[in-house]
Amino acid sequence: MLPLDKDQQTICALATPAGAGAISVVRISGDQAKDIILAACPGLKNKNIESHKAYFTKLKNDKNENIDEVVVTYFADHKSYTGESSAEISCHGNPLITEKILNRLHQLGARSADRGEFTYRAFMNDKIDLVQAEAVLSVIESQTENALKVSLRQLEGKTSKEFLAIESEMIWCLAHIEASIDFSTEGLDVVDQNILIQKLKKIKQDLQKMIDSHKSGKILKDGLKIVFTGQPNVGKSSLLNQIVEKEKAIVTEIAGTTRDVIESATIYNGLKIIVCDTAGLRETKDVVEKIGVEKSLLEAASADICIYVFDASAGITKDDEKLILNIPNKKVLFVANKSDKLAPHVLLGSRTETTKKLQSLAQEKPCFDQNNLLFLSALDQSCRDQLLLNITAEFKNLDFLNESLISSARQFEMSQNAELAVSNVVLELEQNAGSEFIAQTLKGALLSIQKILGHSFDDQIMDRVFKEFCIGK
Ligand SMILES: Nc1nc2c(ncn2[C@@H]2O[C@H](COP(=O)(O)OP(=O)(O)OP(=O)(O)O)[C@@H](O)[C@H]2O)c(=O)[nH]1
Ligand SMILES: [Mg+2]
Repeated sequence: MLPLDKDQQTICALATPAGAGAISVVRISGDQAKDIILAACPGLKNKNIESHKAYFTKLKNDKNENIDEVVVTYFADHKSYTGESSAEISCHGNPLITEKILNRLHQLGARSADRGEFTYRAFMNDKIDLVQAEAVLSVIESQTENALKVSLRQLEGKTSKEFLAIESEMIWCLAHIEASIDFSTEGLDVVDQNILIQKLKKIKQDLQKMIDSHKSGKILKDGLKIVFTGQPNVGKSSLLNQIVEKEKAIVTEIAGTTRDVIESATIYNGLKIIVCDTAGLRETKDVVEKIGVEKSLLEAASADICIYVFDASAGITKDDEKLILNIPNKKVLFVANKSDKLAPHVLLGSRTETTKKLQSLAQEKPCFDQNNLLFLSALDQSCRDQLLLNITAEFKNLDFLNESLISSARQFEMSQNAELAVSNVVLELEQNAGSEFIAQTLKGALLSIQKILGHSFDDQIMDRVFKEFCIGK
């Protein structure tokens, strides 16, 4: 007999985390799943096992010795996660037991599953599309309530539905453009060019909405990264400690205390916030501190928001000005820390003066917004709320339950490709380019959407989607 194609082999894997626990679950899927289960669990042999039913039985080795008492839940083909005949074996959560069970399944003909292979098979058997396959991973990895809500929405197919609607509109446009190439195409009238342009502009708009949603989607999935920077001793580490609500970084009155990048995370209003504290920026001969300063600049460059901290009692000094103009980020929040040192009647004047300085700096770097200025005191616990409220303000009105956000970089890139191609189609129509030429451009856009959904795929796409999965999913 010829060996089976890899995709036709029966696969098995541990589906729960490795290690000890109350129970562990081993999964098996493929044509031979039922036969293998019956061979491993002789007690089930004379039972007519039914789909979606759980059976308490003994799983035995080839010498008919017990490996463990287990519960086998069987799923018939077409009615399972993978679409294939499959089963979940719940056993006692001991790694020795799960290893023995897997060995027994291997002995009976199942092989170890690759990363994400159960989900891959669900995709190949049309149980889910690629957007949903990516959502499976997001659901497992979601670290906040909001991220979970969005991932579940994607898994239910709500995001796919929006891409499907775009695909269907594109196909309609393509059919009508092609009809004007071949007038003999049955049943299709040549549609007015303006109607086509309107439809394509709407498609472009819908795609733009998906593209725009990626920023929030990504932040929801990976967290919002903020980095504290500024001169030594201004209170960066004290602010980090307040935000993460623990003494994560060393605080002393000695300038140059922090040398390495210190990273920690917190959750605020359903958003994960990754906070980094860095070495104070100054000219230094100290070798270690020098490296810290270089790291500090690199870290700031990779942040979503850079928080520039300075001493409120000193205001923005000449040294600060130089450093501020070197900030690589588009989004900067200025924090005048230690404002407890200012008497209330001085505070107002200090704010006006600082705002003026930022206004003049904004002339050199237009991305600075003088309104992004907070007077805080790291000695006061309320600085956490004030800072985080400001940082997360733009996400406050996001309706995580109802909006379709795309969190996958792959979907984002493909949507951008599609949007660009649709823009070109509109231009070509307006310039009365040849229909064959226009159809070709539109086919490019359509292909991008089909790649998002997995209606068209190749090894590279499969690799990108499934490489991050764990084994057993
Ligand atoms: N009065 C007052 N003191 C503060 C405040 N924030 C920090 N300090 C003090 O300022 C000193 C320096 O604080 P750090 O948090 O270590 O400052 P840093 O910016 O991390 O310093 P480097 O790591 O050296 O760059 C410590 O003695 C803090 O207690 C504040 O808001 N008000
Ligand atoms: Mg520090």
